[in-house]
Amino acid sequence: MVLDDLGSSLRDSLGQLSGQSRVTEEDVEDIVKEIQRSLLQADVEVSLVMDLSDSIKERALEEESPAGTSARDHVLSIVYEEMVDLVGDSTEIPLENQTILLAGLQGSGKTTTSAKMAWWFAKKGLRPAIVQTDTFRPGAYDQAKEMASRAEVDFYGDPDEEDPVEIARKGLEETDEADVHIVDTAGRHALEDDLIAEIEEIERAVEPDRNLLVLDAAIGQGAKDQARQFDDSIGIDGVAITKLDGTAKGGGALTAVNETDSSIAFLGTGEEVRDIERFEPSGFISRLLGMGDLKQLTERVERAMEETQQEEEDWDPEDMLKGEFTLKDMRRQMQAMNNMGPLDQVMDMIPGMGGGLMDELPDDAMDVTQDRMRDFEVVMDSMTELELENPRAIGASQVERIARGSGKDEERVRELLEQHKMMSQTLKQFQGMGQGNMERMMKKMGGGGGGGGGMGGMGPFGD
Ligand SMILES: Nc1nc2c(ncn2[C@@H]2O[C@H](COP(=O)(O)OP(=O)(O)O)[C@@H](O)[C@H]2O)c(=O)[nH]1
Ligand SMILES: [Mg+2]
Repeated sequence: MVLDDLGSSLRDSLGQLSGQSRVTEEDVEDIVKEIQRSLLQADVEVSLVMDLSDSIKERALEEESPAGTSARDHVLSIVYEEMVDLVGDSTEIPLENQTILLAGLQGSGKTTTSAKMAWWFAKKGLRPAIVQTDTFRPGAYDQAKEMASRAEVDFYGDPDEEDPVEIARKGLEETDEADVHIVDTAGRHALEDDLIAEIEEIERAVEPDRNLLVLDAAIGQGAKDQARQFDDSIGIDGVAITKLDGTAKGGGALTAVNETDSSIAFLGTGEEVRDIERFEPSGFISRLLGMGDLKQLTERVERAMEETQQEEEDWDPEDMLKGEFTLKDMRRQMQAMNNMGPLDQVMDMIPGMGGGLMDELPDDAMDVTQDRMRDFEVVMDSMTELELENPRAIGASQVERIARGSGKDEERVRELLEQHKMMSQTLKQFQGMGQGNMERMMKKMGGGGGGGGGMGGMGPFGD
């Protein structure tokens, strides 16, 4: 994740302010140093870092903290506001007819992102189509087609046509029933003149409403030149940062945003079509400061719940937050997770779960891989209603019977029970936050962009 360790290091420095009503110049220096270190490590450009730290320093020392606000909350809110300012608003993506052109180097994630975006638009009720114009990379057509089918969206490409401009033109015609056209382009290993010429021609042919630059989170300072060149040739309206699920820091993308005077549109967090998030500055910064992103979480949860509920009409997701967590809940949870993305990412968005707390959980608490999930489902099919509702009552003889019935190892059955226990413990911590608490925080976080006023007493920074 971008600036992953900023949250924890900031927490440490801010912790030192605990109980103080005023900040000293020394305190501010310490905090700013932490921020600089994290940003530079994340490959954010030096001049950007300096600008940011100057404004934080100035404001922290000059502005009076509002009555009743601790020095810590005051500084935190300034850091938060300045960081939100640095990343800027997210690129406007209206939910209407439009054509979006994706540009970027080979391997940056364009094809994957085009399918993800199409999936995202489809979830919003629009009809998207992907037009695949990469004639450069062998296999590009098959890959794009396969991803489009996974996203269940319209697709046009032509493996026999050599002219990408021709494909683009024809693609728009052939998919004219779609509302949103996403035009995927070829890349090269490095920026070359013919790539630029090609994308300019495609641009002229499709007349996109917006051009998005797709950047791998791992890109460092190289982001600047790349962004500059694409911006000079076709104009960049927004950036999609991919592979944020990896170890990459993503700071280069912030540099690109700054260089092109654009903004971040989408974040890619995995290889599947569902692994996409709309960039949301306030939530993004809250999350990286370790405060969790309630807005994103609610959106994801709602989306997943909607889909799961189509499968199981009678299920009330709130039950999970209240009562006993049974194997039936776990099965529904696994289905919901399928629709929502990995549980650890979801957990990261819960205030108090992000940052430190997640590290304290056993690693494999969240590790329910697709294969295991499928096995678990089969195993659960061999359980009685009673066993599903009372997993604790399952003894050795039942394990043996269930294993026989499901054709899985006894080991697998025990793994499932173990997994259930861990998830149930995890959820207990979640429950501990209390419903009212959650709702209050959601209100504070909602509405986006609204400065630090709503942050007192939240998450790990709370008093
Ligand atoms: N882990 C991860 N992998 C990604 C993500 N986006 C793309 N990839 C992978 O990166 C590789 C290149 O992606 P692709 O879409 O083909 O890039 P393109 O050459 O720009 O079209 C593929 O193996 C993708 O599966 C992401 O958000 N997370
Ligand atoms: Mg591609």
